[in-house]
Amino acid sequence: MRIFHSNDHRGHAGAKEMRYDQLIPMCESPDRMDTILAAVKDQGHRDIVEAERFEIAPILRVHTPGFVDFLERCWPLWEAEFGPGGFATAYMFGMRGMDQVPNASVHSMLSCYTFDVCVPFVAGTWTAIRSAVDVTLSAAAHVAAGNAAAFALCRPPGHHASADLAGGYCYVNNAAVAAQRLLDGGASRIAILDVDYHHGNGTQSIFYERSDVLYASIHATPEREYPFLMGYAHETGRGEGEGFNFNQPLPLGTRLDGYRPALAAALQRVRAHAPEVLIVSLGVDTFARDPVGGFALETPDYRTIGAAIATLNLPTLFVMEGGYAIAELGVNTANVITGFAGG
Ligand code: SP5
Ligand code: ZN
Repeated sequence: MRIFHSNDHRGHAGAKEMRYDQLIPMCESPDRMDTILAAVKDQGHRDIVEAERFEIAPILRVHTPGFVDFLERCWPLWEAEFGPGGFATAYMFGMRGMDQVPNASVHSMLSCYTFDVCVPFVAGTWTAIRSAVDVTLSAAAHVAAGNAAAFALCRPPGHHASADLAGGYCYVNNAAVAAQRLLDGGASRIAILDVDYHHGNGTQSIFYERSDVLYASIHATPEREYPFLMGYAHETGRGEGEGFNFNQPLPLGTRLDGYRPALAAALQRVRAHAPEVLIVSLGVDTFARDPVGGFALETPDYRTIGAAIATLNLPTLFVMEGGYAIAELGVNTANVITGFAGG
């Protein structure tokens, strides 16, 4: 399987995040990519290539112009006010039901275009966001060209980002941009299988009223875990999209024995959709010792998951989402690839 990456993510680093009542170094860090690259090579995956560059147009097929403009201008505006160093983050959030629009102040933009305090902006953030899209679209093009699979090794991740909101380490929804690109290139049905520990509230919202993109997610229950407000099983889609959103919330502490039936049900739903391409939002923060997650999957389980996904026999695009246990992140991710490839 060809693996796509870029070095342009490295400048998105150095910010801190809120963990309940504490300010801690960001878990979503550049060394995540290094440990994954080392592990995939170690498992014999040597077809690793640099991403091509893409124009901004494919991003604008999913995200609003005002939002994308904000992503580009946020740090320069913040720096003009506070100087270099530090990071930009929202200070307040909006009031539901009132008309609120951003003005020239970067604080109004952060309030309108972010939904939590886990999407800091530093000098290298915009370049990293673009690189993640480049990596994902390069991998999507590889699959669209007739190859069986590709892996987009990208950061920052994307599945929490909606059409006009960033949150949960996510700015642009890489998987959604790829899905739309494939549709624009002639595909008629895409499935997104989201196995990240967290519900992909952004991806769900983008495709909630559409039947061309099936969203199937397995994640920690919103009653106990971020994003807390979405991810319930009763969220099945709306209008044209009714029946094309499939959430399976699971309890904290879930092990492979509890995970497997959910994965089988998700795969069955994907098969019924008969997509031309399967996009896997691949998070391995389901790992037992992940510092952000609360499931109990173990390292060998990721081969099982990869092999299970391969049984669909669909052209498959893996897009990296979460996974923060630096010591085991590489091998866990590589195990999905190796398991998928029949190893
Ligand atoms: C892409 C992705 O995985 N984003 C995750 C963002 C999660 N941010 C909030 C974390 C909530 C903290 N949960 C702590 C559990 C400690 N075991
Ligand atoms: Zn996650």
